[in-house]
Amino acid sequence: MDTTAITTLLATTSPDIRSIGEKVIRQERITPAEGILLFEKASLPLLGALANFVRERKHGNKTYFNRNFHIEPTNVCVFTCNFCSYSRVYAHRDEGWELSQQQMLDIVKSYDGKPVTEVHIVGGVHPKMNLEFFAELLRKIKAHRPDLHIKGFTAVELDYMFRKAKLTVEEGMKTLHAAGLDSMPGGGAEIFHPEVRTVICPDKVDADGWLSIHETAHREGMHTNATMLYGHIETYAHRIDHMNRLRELQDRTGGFNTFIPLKFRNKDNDMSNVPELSVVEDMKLYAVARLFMDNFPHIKAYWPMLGRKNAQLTLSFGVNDLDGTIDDTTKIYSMAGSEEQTPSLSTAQLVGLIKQVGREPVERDTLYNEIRNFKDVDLATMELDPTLN
Ligand code: V47
Ligand code: SF4
Repeated sequence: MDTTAITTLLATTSPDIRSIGEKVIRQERITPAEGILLFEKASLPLLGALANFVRERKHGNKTYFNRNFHIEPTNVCVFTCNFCSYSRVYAHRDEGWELSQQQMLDIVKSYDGKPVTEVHIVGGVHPKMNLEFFAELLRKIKAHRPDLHIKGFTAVELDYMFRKAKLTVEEGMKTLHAAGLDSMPGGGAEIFHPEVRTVICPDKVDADGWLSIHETAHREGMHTNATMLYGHIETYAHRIDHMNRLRELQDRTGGFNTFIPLKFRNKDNDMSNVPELSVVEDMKLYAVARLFMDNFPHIKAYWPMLGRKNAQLTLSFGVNDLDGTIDDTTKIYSMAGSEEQTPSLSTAQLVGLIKQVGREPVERDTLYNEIRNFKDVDLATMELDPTLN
């Protein structure tokens, strides 16, 4: 939809929503109060049209993905987040898993010769897997495969690791960076506002701690992502407060690559009584995120959590990234009830999903350098190419 078509659509809405829409067209920042109003009053078609307009202004038709795999070192965790279906307390660690360095290195080696560009390492906060254990793991991965980008450890894991090692955040970050950590994923952010955080995850790092770890990583020259766990007990105002804190930090550092809204799934956790959101509310959230997070280059839909069809739909609501091929090792969503029980897509399948909704698939590395544009690649040919399966 071009500017004229959006202006025509805006003419049919209330003056307050119209004025926000006009700001978006003029590339002016919307305020937190306006963000809340969009959630409360704007129609889904209008939000979609505006978010898509911004997405296409930033990225055209391009939709990014990468070729990655996950390592989840353990699901044993010292914390007890009420939404988590995945963790096990140390006393019940026999019900969970604890990978040794060798087992994790073997996972890395199983990708030898395969054109993956990133390993994503994230898991529970194990009381015995300390900074030195992970620093050594990073060094071993880098020694074996220097070309692999290591994106690892949420601010929650790092906060615990650094405190236990009696290091400042800066010292801890420098240690892991020197050992081979290239960037950080966005997990552990949940909802920053204490009215929600103290209910859903009372015992882990608070908002200021999370933000200061990311700020330190940015100052150390590393890029990071940011997430928001939505669709449980939070209000629209809590969501906007969360996004606003991220937007303010991004103004200061510019170190965030991607914002990743994560939909709350309610299977087998202490919040199973909270119903999951409708797909309409999901799409509204993605659209408002694209409109509000004006200084975030990318908005990502994590397809293992949303499911493939809904992930395709987000590409019309502001999203320009679908994460990666992932492989079937990630359990955090399958255990929480996602329909993707063994999340894994071949490159050909991911490219097919993106092409099916008329977008241009672009393979990227973690830092969004373009590796290959698949716009003119024929799907039938791809399926015959073993490097794309
Ligand atoms: O922080 C846990 C979420 C996150 C549930 O940076 C749940 O590229 C929904 O951060 N329902 C960890 N969500 C995963 C994560 C991530 C994932 C993909 C890509 C990136 C990236 C980061 O998973 C946690 C929490 O917010 N989570 N339980 C649940 N029941
Ligand atoms: Fe532990 Fe993360 Fe689960 Fe919280 S969400 S209990 S920190 S594994």
